[in-house]
Amino acid sequence: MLTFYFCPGSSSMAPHIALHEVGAAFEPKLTRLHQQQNRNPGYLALNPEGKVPTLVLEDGFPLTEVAAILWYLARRYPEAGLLPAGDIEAESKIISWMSFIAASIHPSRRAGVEAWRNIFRLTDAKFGQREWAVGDHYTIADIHLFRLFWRFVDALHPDRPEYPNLYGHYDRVLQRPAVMKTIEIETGHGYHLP
Ligand SMILES: N[C@@H](CCC(=O)N[C@@H](CS)C(=O)NCC(=O)O)C(=O)O
Repeated sequence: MLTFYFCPGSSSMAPHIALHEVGAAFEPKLTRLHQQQNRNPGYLALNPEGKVPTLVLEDGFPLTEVAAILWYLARRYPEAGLLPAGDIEAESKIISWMSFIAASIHPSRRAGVEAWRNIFRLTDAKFGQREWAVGDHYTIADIHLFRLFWRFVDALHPDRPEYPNLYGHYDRVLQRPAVMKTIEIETGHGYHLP
């Protein structure tokens, strides 16, 4: 069975949503960052960087990085339709979005509130008025984007007119049963976010 190390509201929220989307059986391992449970020797042996998420695969390999875990789940459970397999253009666009999210959106928070606001302004324009990040369907790129914007909304409560496209996307993703279930579970554990 898959084993999933996560902390509510953190980066691990995206693969947590995906695990529910695909209906995979997994053992959840709550790893409380505020209690430094990501720094104990057992966890560091799995993920030497001491970050969540980690998904331990059935062969024992500890898969790290949100984008890789999302990709694994989408490919492993193709019937969930989270990745348009076989469509090179669509797959490349998904990698493009996820690279941008991991490399530009995620680190911007550490650069301060104004940098954080600016990257979401740019992302809102880049996203435009489409329904989903790539093509006509909800994919792993939408899950990845949603979790970062969810965190931004939770922390700063930005005005809706400032980020109209991202708020529209946020509202659509929030309606998904797997997203509601993940939020319910994570809320039950409690958020201890900096
Ligand atoms: N590049 C990683 C980033 C993961 C990450 O930054 N996780 C944060 C929580 S959002 C973490 O575990 N921080 C704990 C620490 O650095 O001590 C990914 O995409 O999975």
